[in-house]
Amino acid sequence: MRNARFRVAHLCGATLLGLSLLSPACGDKDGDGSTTGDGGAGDGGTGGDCFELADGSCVEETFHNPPELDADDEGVFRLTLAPTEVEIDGQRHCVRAYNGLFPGPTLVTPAREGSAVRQVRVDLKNDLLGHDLRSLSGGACTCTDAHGMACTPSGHDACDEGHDGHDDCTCVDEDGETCEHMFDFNVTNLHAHGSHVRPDYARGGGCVAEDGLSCRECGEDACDGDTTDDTCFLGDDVLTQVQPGAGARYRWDLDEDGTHHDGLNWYHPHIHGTTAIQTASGAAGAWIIRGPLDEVEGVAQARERVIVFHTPSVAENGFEPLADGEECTEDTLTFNDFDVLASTISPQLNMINGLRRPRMVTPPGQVERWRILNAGYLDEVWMGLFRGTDADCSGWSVTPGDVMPLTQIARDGLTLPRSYTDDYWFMSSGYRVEGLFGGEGVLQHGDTWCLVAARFLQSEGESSPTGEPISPGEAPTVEEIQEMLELGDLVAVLNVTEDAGVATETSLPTDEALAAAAPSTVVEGISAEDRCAAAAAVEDPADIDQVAVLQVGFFTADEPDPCDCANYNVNCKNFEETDRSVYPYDRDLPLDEVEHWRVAASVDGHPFHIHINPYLVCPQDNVFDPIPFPHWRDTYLVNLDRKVDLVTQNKSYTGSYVFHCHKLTHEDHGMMQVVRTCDPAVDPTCGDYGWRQCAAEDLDCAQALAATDCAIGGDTTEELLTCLAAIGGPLGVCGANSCGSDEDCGPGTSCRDWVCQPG
Ligand SMILES: [Cu+2]
Repeated sequence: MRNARFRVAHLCGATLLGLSLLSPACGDKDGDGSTTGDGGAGDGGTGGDCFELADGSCVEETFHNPPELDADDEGVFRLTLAPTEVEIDGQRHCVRAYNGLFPGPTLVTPAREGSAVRQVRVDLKNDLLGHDLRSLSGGACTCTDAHGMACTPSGHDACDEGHDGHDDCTCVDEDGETCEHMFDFNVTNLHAHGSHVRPDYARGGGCVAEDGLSCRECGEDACDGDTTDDTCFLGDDVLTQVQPGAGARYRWDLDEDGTHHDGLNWYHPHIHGTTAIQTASGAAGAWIIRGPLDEVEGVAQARERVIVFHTPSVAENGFEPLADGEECTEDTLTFNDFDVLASTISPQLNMINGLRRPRMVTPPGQVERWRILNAGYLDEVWMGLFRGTDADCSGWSVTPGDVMPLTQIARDGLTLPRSYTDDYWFMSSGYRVEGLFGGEGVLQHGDTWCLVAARFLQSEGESSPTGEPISPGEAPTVEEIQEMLELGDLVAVLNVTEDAGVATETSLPTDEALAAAAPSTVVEGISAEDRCAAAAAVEDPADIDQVAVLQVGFFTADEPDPCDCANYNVNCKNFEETDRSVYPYDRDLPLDEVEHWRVAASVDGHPFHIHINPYLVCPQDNVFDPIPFPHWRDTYLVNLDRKVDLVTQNKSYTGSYVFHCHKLTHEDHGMMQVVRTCDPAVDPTCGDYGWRQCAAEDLDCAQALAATDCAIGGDTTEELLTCLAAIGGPLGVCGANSCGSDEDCGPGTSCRDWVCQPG
């Protein structure tokens, strides 16, 4: 099954007959040249313009950018999250989505003009009206208090006390078992992914609560119960909940410190425990910030396509569609089971802009500008553009000459300091890849190019060379990636035809022009290259400003984790299980400080995403992110045997926010930390929390730190395990003789360095 033609022809047999024999005559505006179902370019409507291809057939362009959302008369974007019926690959589903769209509409913020200050206003309405309590390990939960009355338990967020929940509420699932890891799937909020704005409240007040839309306190702590000062818009505040039936007013002040970047950002809900289920429902949309890159010659007149890639789990083992005649209401949501999302045996469907295999049409010589967002909730993907064997991409060739390289010009909403061209590209959840291809002589009349995706979870045995439907423990080789793409899944078709008119742009931009539009990689006078060299030279973990190790547990009952790390953790600690009365923040980040982060993972891959401030990635020689020069990012995959040095600056804005794994099911399980940017000059508590700091006698914290030092110190799995075994020995911090205080030790021994020692 190595032959792509054969494999795809087998999948798409009906389609092969489709276009070549049954296409309507050109000019038949009512004809439907596209096919439906699971093969070839499809999902077309009828009645659109018909384009004649070189083979004489006629096709319709079914690809469209997601609709742009118009602001209202006051310049406010209105987003409403509500049960929404959508058609996914021919099936009716009922999902939580914005404004009836799947995915959500695109927000566009114009370029800054002079010294004008752009304040992006969004009113979020939650039209899910009832609570929907579900556990991450099972289904719906029913909750009653001591009197047998229905109740709502306290949540898990920073504002537990501020809500109407109570603690004597007991919840059981459909089997009568106590609900663990329970969340309200109808609670929401809004995250401006990629924004550099205040993380809590927009400065200056001016927010008036009305129409069920709330404001928040003009201060960093929205949870103190004082509602007299609730006159500020929410910033990029992901710690405030929007309850069922409620709403909130956001304002993202892009120009407060004058350093915001332009590019492709996005928005999605961000409540711990419900982020994955809501985002996977399609509650996500692109947010384009215009700026200097849009003016660069070679970019400005290129054909701009906004491509929101998402992966609903509706295939075998995935979510069941609505029954015939069943209406979509919040009681019939079809995406409502965390287990289905998190399961690695649930294949997911590759879709862009809500469509399966749409068709694009472009004129010869055109420069195409593709702005791709991976809005998927879990899986990684490789993508590439390959020459089709026919106008429907019934098959494609991956041999050199049949591969269309993509010239990347921006990543994660930040223009690259120079372009980077490669035959295929990798995206984790949350990534944005912006690239160009085409031009005079490159796209020719009669060409067909196939956008192909290869995912590990796509379909067992098809895209995974090992047949394993899980993320690999080792990075694949280049040959394995090519094989995956050869056997990959068709995502979209691009036909080149003279009938599409005249190219609007025929030349790619120069690197000089791109560099002039890019944010500087010189931070506080020191080049990124010099900062990365300095970071790489640091060996002792204690000398690293910030260490973050993202992990899922990988020990078994027979071989338990000697340090007792939580499953789904950062530095061995779980977001929910951390005692917030002792550690309100996992770490303090001093205001405006330039910091060196070293981020790593144990088994599995984890895309590291931090809010508010992007980071410079020091280049790595690997198949995932091979860009060979430092560049700005906000989401970056780390996995086994792969540590990355990052340089960031805690710029301009104080307040608390989070970093986490952008595999959203991992985040919901607690692979997340809350950080605080604070100013030591005015806040004497700033610096009380840090990745090496443990409260007195907190043995769990000491063990977590010991495990983290092992994880970040070694270069291989073997070194990690050897190190853990040593500290798990009888006299190690994590061993049988470990202690937090003298009381933990037997007679004649006392607790020193977390170990019971004689004397
Ligand atoms: Cu993860």
